[in-house]
Amino acid sequence: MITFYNHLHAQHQGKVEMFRGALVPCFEVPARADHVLAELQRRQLGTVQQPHAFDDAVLERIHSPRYLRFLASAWEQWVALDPANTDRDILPSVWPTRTFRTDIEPDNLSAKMGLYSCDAGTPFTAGTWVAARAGADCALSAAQRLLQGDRAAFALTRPPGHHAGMDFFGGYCFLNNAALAAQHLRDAGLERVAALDIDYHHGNGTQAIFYDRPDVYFASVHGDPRTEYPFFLGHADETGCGAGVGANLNIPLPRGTGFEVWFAALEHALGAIQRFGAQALVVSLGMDTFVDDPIAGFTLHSADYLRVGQRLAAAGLPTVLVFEGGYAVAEVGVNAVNVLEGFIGA
Ligand code: SP5
Ligand code: ZN
Repeated sequence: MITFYNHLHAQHQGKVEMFRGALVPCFEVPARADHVLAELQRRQLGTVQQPHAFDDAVLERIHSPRYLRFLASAWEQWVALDPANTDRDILPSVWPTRTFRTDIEPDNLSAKMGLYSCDAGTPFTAGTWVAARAGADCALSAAQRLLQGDRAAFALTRPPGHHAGMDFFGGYCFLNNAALAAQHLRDAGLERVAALDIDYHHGNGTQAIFYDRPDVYFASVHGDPRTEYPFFLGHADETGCGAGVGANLNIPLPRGTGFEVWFAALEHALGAIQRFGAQALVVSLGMDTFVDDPIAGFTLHSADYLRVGQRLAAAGLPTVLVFEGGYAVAEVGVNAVNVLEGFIGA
């Protein structure tokens, strides 16, 4: 299986995120991807390549032009406010919640940060746009490989993507890599594509992007949003809207859920994807379902990920695997590569 990786990911390096009234060190760090790359190379599981550079027009298939313009210019605006800002991350602190207007983009940078975000846990840094842009290219390049006939491809990206919506960032995500990959497959002529999200956290961005569409099925197994981030989406009664009714499946599970129950949920999601008649699969591969993840609550063990990979392969679909969360940094390489090894061996 080919892996698309770009060293520019390391330019996104947040210092702090807001947690319980304090700024704490970021969980989403460059070393995460480095560990996955090192483990891939140690086990020699296929080649690692730089992504192809896709046009900005491809990003506009998923994200709004004004949001993309904001991402591309935010850092410049930040430094223009105060040269000392070069050493500080940008974090939002004001949001247009219910009853506020979102149609007028404010001039003020803090206000723009709030308009285009959903939490204060996702710092924007000097290299965020460059890294996110190259990450999207990795996901698109992986999708392109399926179109050329590959059985599977892995996008080893960061920052992650599945919390990013059409016009907002959050949950450590800026561009929705999985959605971009799914849309790229659709635009190339595949009629039905499935996005399967197995990150611990519900993929609110991916769900929202495809919620009214019958052509991209979204299925997710995740921590119950009543207690787990992103809190405000991911319930079982969300089944799609308009033409998309019936093309969305959420399987929320309680904090503490172990492998057997989690795996049964995965089986259920894959069965639904099969019945939908998907011609290709895009997996949001979050590794924060691991028992020792510092910010999540399931209890999967390293060996379980071999079975996850085998089961994904058994779906028999051309598959793009997109790296998402996973914050047990020392173990994330072994765990992610176990999924790939299970997939390849199946
Ligand atoms: C892609 C992804 O996995 N995003 C997750 C975003 C989670 N953001 C909220 C993190 C809350 C941190 N809680 C710290 C608990 C420390 N014991
Ligand atoms: Zn996650």
